[in-house]
Amino acid sequence: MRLLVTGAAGFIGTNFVRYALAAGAVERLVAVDLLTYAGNWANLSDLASDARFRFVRADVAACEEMAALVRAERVDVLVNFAAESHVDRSILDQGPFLTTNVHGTLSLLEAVRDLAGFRRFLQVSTDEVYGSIDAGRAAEDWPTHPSSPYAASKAAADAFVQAHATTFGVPAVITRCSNNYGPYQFPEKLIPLFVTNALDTQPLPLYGDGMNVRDWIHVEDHCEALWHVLGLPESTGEVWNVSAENEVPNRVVTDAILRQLGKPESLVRYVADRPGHDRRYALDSRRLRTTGWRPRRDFGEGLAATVEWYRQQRPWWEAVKSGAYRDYYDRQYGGRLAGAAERRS
Ligand code: NAD
Ligand code: TDX
Repeated sequence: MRLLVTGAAGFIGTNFVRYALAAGAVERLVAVDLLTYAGNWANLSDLASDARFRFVRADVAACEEMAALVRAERVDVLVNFAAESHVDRSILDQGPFLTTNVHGTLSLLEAVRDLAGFRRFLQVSTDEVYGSIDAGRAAEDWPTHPSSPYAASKAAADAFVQAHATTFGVPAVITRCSNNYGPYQFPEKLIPLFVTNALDTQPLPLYGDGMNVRDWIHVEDHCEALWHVLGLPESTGEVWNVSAENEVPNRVVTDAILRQLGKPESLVRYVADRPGHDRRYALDSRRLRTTGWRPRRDFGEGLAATVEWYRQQRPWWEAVKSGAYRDYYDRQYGGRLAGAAERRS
């Protein structure tokens, strides 16, 4: 396999690159990442000595550069993780979501459209495209109903992938996964944010009533699922849901983190809700399971191991939580935390 992985220096990309190189069958792995605030070269730097590995700092939306790269490297499989991935940031500023998630995906599809020997385009999508699920579990044939600008951009990207498969015969598939947790996640997302804040005895800003439900899966189970989908018989335009079918309210996740770190419940602040906050995500992953994939990590054990990873990797997240992160944090939480403090007094 001559693999190109975009968004390789982010959370899931990092885990996937490590998984793919360890799994074998990879002759070449070209890792592309723009190294935005969420991308971190330190995640991959130890791989530089692997002769199969090459890192290219580039924007996936630069179509000519992507087309030249896939030709020069004779890429036959492309896995697209590159994205602006945080819902709260998409509410503050939608522009980069349109550019990277939509134009970026389109640019990659065009880059491989007439590429000799190209076998598989895997678009890494999300359960958020189905919107909030009142009852039951969303299956692949459910309509998309995005709530946030982030989800809208991912749904639009999925539509372009399907259009390219149908109209131009690009051998593309889409996976839609639920919320991931595990090592290397940027500390803007619920679990790494709350773990690192709790380690510093800082407030944990819980949105709304804390009872929104997310369907959690360990990032290594997601990587195994992606690898499994790459090995499925040739098919074009298909969608595969990936989920551990493990629904947990945010408040329960928060309590587990505090308990493990021996920190007081008083750190929790109920703050103003995220606008358009989806109440519940729940994915039906039976279709993928019938092909032989199964998630293997227990949530309690996986969460405990993740909390421990952050406890031991303080230099990693302290470096990430400086500079521009502080500006983002103040913009996102300053007013909310001040409001919560007023309510408590
Ligand atoms: P992340 O924010 O940690 O990583 C995204 C990476 O993409 C970063 O390294 C960033 O530098 C890079 N990037 C951003 N813009 C780029 C551009 N224009 N060109 C090249 N690289 C660029 O995100 P993540 O959590 O690892 O998510 C990866 C993918 O998986 C995303 O497409 C996301 O929508 C999807 N997904 C994530 C989850 C989750 O729970 N985290 C769940 C389902 C699907
Ligand atoms: O400070 C917070 N307080 C809080 O209560 C944050 C950051 C989050 N939350 C809540 C909002 C959600 O109900 O926790 C839940 C999880 O939030 P996020 O970690 O921001 O994830 P979510 O919005 O569910 O989206 C994630 O899963 C699907 C990823 O960020 C997406 O990239 C992925 O597609």
